[in-house]
Amino acid sequence: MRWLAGAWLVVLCLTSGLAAPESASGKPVLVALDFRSTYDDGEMGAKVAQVITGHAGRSGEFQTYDFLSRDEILGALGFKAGPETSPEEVAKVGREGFGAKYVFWGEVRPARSGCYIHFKTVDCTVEPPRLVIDEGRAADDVHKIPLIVEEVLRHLTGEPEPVKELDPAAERAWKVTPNLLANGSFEKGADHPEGWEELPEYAQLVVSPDGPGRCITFDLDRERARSYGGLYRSDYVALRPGATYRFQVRIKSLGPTPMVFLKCYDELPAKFGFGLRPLRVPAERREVYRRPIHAEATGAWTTYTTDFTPEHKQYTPRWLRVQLYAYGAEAGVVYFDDCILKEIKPPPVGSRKQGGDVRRESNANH
Ligand SMILES: [Ca+2]
Repeated sequence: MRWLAGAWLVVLCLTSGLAAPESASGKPVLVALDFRSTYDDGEMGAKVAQVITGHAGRSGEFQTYDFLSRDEILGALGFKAGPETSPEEVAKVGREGFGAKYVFWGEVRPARSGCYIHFKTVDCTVEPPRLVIDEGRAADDVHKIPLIVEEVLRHLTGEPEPVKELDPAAERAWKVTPNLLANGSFEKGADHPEGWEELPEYAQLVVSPDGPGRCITFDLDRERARSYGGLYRSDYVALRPGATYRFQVRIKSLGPTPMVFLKCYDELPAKFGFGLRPLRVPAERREVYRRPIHAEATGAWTTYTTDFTPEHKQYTPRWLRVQLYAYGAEAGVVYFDDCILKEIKPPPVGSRKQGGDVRRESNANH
């Protein structure tokens, strides 16, 4: 019945000119559902959907729905999407409720400055529906959201993305240089992995359930998953300021949302006081750069790779710690293995370069 109601609404919208799916304009229909943002009662999540819809409409490449029509259709279908909603479910609503080609949904979460936005987009016109965008982006300032949305929409418009040319020297360095993490595969150490901090109570060093060797697992109860999440850090690794690095990790999550933060630190010099009672404050490491890797609970081992150049306009990132992290709405288990950090490009003379995007490959056979 509800699907029937949705179909009627599409007809209504078509005939009343409220919105025109592909059949009317020849342009593919794009629908942005409100992203979930529990921290501000959905305000930022709704704003992201508005920005996407506005950009898509103005680009002239897509047909969009006005929000009144969109909400009427969603209300009739009783549908609400969260980041955990499957592409199949979203595509069904996109196809049958909106006659859409693309549907956006996702989540906005607060960050230390600004927010993180997790964009998901499904192509509803292929069978099985294809997840064409699954990308986490950090907006350190809410005013940057339109720019980020514009970049994300380029995935769909066929507008050329900045070409990521493979740099042969960097690829060679990735192959031949040693891992800067002494024990990224967690095979060394008796009670806890060498080169990593002591294990917190929710983390364990275990024999990998899917293959040779050991890995780290978090077993998060519901309360921890929903509040602090679980985290586990490597020791500090010395960096060469200005160099470009590549980090790779394999993750398998059976529930919680995994993330990795590559946190970089500068060392502030020891301070000395003046006067009758000299005071010495020891040198302090301060976080001056962080590169987040947004992973997914895919249920299978998935490899994430990112290139990055730690930089800060005032400080110099000199040390790096890998922080494995997981959080989520429900309890569950996450596995981490094979962390690799390599310098792929020496410090440049002159100009500095921004880091690249996270690449994801599924390798369910492992
Ligand atoms: Ca291992």
